[in-house]
Amino acid sequence: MPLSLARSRQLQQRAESLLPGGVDSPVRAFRSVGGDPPFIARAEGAYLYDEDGNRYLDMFGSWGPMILGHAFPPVVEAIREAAGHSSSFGASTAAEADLAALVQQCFPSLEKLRFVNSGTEACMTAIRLARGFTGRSFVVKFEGCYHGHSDAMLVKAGSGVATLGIPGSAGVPAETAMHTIALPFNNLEAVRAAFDARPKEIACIIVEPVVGNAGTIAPLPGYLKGLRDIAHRHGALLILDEVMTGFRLSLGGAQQRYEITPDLTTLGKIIGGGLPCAAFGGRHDIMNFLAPLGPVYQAGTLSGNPLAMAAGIATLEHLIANEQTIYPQLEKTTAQIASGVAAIAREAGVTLTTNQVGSMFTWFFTGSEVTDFASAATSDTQAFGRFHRAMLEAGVWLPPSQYEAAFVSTKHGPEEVALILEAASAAFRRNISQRP
Ligand code: KE4
Repeated sequence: MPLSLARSRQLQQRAESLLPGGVDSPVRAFRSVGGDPPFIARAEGAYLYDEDGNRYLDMFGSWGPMILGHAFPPVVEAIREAAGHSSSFGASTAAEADLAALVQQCFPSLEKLRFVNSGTEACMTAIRLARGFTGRSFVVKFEGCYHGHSDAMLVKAGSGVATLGIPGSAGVPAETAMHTIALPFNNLEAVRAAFDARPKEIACIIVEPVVGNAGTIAPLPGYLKGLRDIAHRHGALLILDEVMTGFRLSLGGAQQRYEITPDLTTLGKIIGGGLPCAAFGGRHDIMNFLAPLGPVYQAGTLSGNPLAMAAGIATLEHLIANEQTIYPQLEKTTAQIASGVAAIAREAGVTLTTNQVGSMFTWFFTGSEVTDFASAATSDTQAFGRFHRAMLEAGVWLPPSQYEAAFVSTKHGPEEVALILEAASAAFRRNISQRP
């Protein structure tokens, strides 16, 4: 039944008078699923509580960071302890190397790394580093992959396969976009053609090794290794954007799961336990090109912030200590949810394509296999929107877009699985139909 959202609506009106769309990030406005977004008052474990007293099972986990659930006591305690000694110094602290050492333990390919405040910063800087190290200007990215909102990454594919990118947002100059080549994911031939068209001009390939920003899309067998081989054959670097997959798909992210060693990696989300923290790192010969050692500039007032370091240390220490139980359990619970709902949909005559990797997954409202953005785009986003609203009213908060991944935390157990399956049964009984 419809949610009572009186207080949230009041807060939305006030927010809209101060913040564009009432939000600090567009996807939170629920524009692609419709309806008013509830305003969160607090969260604990696997659950969110809104300002009207409604409870929701959290299936987007702040877009990935909350793998241990909300208000995880060791993280809360670590932040409290750090906050008592001031919230920022702008000077070196032991905690930065403490967290860096834990990151390196999980990601041995990060011979050196640097902390920044967002995945956008990490990706933007990794690209600048690749350009500075190689002396080249062009960058290859893939349609449906998101690497933050720096100008070079807000680019969409031009007309032909190897043609230059065109701005994907107002405010991005064509001269900037033209140096980004946007190609279809899971298509090595397109990458070979791009490099053949511009030999010795492409600095790097940046890719989400498992795409989360078109919904969940896994790499085809051999794809990631193929990207690395093509890049290295042409003297370019491979950057794995593991902002979402890092510490999510396994302790060592996608590069551990698929046994692929990139030249640079970007990390975010889980690394800071929910506080603003991200990182980039890789081969020390490349990282030593960074100021103050080398000619590539990057800086940040709050980089390595003591509270974010404390939250990240508490998070990674717990994941490392419990790796053997956490990741198999996350995978099992996610499969029960993803496949269980797909089976319920099938019984209701609704065909879903379910893509799951580790504890991230997406139900695509299409009958097609989804291996790239074009196939993801065959989904019936209206049907997804109706499903999202029905699930929200049943107390399950899915990511508010067909083109996002859902995430499971260590706090999702048998009760949460049962709740989701019951909500989905009710939702499909309400005839969430697909495009005729
Ligand atoms: P942030 O600047 O939002 O911290 O990170 C950018 C980023 C980079 N790389 C990947 C693979 C990412 O998924 C992201 C951010 N993810 C989105 C959700 N898919 C953040 C949510 C939002 O934009 O509000």
